[in-house]
Amino acid sequence: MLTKILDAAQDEILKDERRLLGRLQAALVTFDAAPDQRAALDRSVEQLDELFLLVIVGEFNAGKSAFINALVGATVAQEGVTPTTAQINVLQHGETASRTITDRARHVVTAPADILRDIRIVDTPGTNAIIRDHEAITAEFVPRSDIVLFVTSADRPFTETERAFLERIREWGKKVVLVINKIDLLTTPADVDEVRTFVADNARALLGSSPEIFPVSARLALKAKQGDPSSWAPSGFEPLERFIASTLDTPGRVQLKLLNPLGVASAVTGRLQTAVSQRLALLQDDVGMLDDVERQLEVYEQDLTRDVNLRMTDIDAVLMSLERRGQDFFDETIRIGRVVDLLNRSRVQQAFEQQVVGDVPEQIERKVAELADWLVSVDLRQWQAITRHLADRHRQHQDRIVGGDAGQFHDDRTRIIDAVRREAQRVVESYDSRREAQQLADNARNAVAAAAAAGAGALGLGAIVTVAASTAAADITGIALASVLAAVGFFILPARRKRAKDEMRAKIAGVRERLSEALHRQFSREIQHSGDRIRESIAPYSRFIRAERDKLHGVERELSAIDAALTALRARIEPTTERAPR
Ligand SMILES: Nc1nc2c(ncn2[C@@H]2O[C@H](COP(=O)(O)OP(=O)(O)OP(=O)(O)O)[C@@H](O)[C@H]2O)c(=O)[nH]1
Ligand SMILES: [Mg+2]
Repeated sequence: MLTKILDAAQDEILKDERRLLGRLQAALVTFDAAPDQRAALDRSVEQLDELFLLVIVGEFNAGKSAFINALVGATVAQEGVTPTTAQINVLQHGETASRTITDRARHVVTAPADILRDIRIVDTPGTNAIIRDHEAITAEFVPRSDIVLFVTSADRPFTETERAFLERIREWGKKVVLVINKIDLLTTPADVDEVRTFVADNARALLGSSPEIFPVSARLALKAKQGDPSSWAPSGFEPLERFIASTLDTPGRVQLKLLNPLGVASAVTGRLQTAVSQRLALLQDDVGMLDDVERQLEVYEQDLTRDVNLRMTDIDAVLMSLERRGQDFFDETIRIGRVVDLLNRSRVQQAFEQQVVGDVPEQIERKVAELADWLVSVDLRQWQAITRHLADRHRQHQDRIVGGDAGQFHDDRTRIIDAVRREAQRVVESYDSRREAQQLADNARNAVAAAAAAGAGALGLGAIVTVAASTAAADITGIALASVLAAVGFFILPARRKRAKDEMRAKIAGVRERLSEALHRQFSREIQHSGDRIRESIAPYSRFIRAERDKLHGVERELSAIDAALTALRARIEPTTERAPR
């Protein structure tokens, strides 16, 4: 029986090599490597699969399929008395029997037969069956084959079409072995010799050399392999299988076949490693840019917070002096000599507004408006900076494309940068500073109105504050006076005055606090919001970078593991040979 062509160690190497090349193929897919590199690797993997390709050709009914079944020791190919095999069948090893239709003229058949671990066998339609398929066989399989087995039948050896086909095969300079099948049909050994001589003479005339000739009986060989040892010797398979094994096991042949894809794999790995680090460098720059943006945003937020606090102190000072003037006003007003004036509540309020409030509303309005203007202008500058940054990154990308590393990664990156840039650009172009500032001031006003629980209506920000103060003043003054007149008499006026002043102070201080608190809250919300909006707009970009970086780092790790494994595998294939460093 056909001994295994690969020894156990080579078998193990082959398995490892397949696995390793598969890993590299997967890495290429993950990285989305250039098609030519993928094709080069695929070809070399295919080559490994083609490790020992046996192509069986011959006229229809010669018993090619039967011969393959005998070789394999199981019925893997269909036999029949009429033209049976209608397409090229590539038989290869598989854990289960299966048939995959590659295309109309080619099927891939797997079977769990041991011999198929080392060789693939190509079963072809009869040479006289369909002319077009001859072309396919010669063009596709003969050049890749290690041995061409030419099967002719003992009962009609060497027909015209077989002759014509053999001539074509010769052009490829392939080793052709002649098999005379069905010798069980011949009755005596002398008949076998006669057929053999006839075939040998014809072959010599045709090929100019004497190829090996094996008279066999596929039928008997299969019988033997399926449990009838007495059929083995007359089947003639023993010398044939020995010949196949020794031919394929030519020293160095296995090594060469095993080493070949490793060279391709190393080259591809190296190129891929370079490409990966280039992309990582590009992403590193992206990250640098985003870090810049983030730093800038933080500075911006700090600046704003500081500035808001400063301007708030200003506003505070205005309110404090209002409070002080309020005190003076009470000292001045709640006096015995002014009782008549005090009786007129609206007059008191009017006086309070004139002497105490004065232009405080305008001052407050102005300061808040300034703050809003400033905030808006800084926000716009931020957006402009982002737009510039992104334009830079976009240019970087263009340079890279010119440099040659194209692919999905760059397409995705461009798309995302473009989208983010367009969005930022849109914000900048449609930025209406006046409206934004107005909006900001309105928000502040509403916040203050809510805090002051003033039914603000059409009142301005400053008015809200001062109306609250003057109403309080009028109320207090009125109440103080009423109690003075009604019950106690003039002599306790100073005590009453003090109480009114305290209440007044408390009221104004309350207003001040609420105002200050509301403005603070409102403006820090605006600052937060502005930063958030910018961060949100560039979020797709940073998400992309993070994901790609993770992926590329994965590929990078995988590639160096593959690289190390390739080196180790090479050492196992040629353990004694000195190797020049790559
Ligand atoms: N007596 C005898 N018959 C055989 C032997 N091998 C094959 N046959 C018979 O020959 C016929 C053709 O066998 P196949 O294996 O289908 O021949 P093929 O060359 O594959 O034919 P196509 O696929 O049609 O090109 C079948 O009836 C087989 O049983 C053999 O060694 N001895
Ligand atoms: Mg057949």
